Amino acid sequence: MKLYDLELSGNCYKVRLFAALANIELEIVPVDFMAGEHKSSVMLALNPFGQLPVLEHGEVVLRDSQAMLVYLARLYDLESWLPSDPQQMAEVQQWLSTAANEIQHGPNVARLVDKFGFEFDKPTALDISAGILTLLNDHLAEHDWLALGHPTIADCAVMPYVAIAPEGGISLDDYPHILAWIDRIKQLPGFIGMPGQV
Ligand SMILES: N[C@@H](CCC(=O)N[C@@H](CS)C(=O)NCC(=O)O)C(=O)O
Repeated sequence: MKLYDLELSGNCYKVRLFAALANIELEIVPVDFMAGEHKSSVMLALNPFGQLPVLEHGEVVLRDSQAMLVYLARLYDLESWLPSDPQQMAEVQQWLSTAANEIQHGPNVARLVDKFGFEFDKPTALDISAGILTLLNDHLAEHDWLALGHPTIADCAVMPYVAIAPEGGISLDDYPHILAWIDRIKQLPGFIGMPGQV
């Protein structure tokens, strides 16, 4: 199974992290993002959105890191990471949507501006970040994990861009429950990190 990958991408890291925690073997295929390889005809044939990561498993080709976490968890029948019970599955899914929305438009965008020089709206990204980080911190004051009382793919989806938020000028010092949660994830067997992580 191939993961077309960029080391500095939090979206790619979500998939690498889950695969490491769940002991799933991936063939990592580095893509030269700075040279625009993700927009090459070969890559666009795999993902017309022109984005990384891309997961290729035989005939199955997927874009979107959240979708990849779902695919891997269900492919290997990893009930504790993504239960098939409707209510429990939906509780995990709520957080996958948060990863693709508030986290992507908040801490991710702020980092794209500061670290990579993108001309996005940083004040709006900081507002979104303050809202979602406060909400997360409050949630984690009462819960060790985002959903179901144990690690799930929700934690793998949400943590990456939160843990590298300081690269977008967002300190996590005011969010002690988030920092404690990141530490709990780091203690999981098989954990791997990414550059820039707190
Ligand atoms: N929803 C996608 C977003 C993927 C994404 O934005 N990838 C970035 C790298 S982290 C990218 O390839 N950006 C290039 C572009 O959008 O043109 C996911 O979760 O995988």
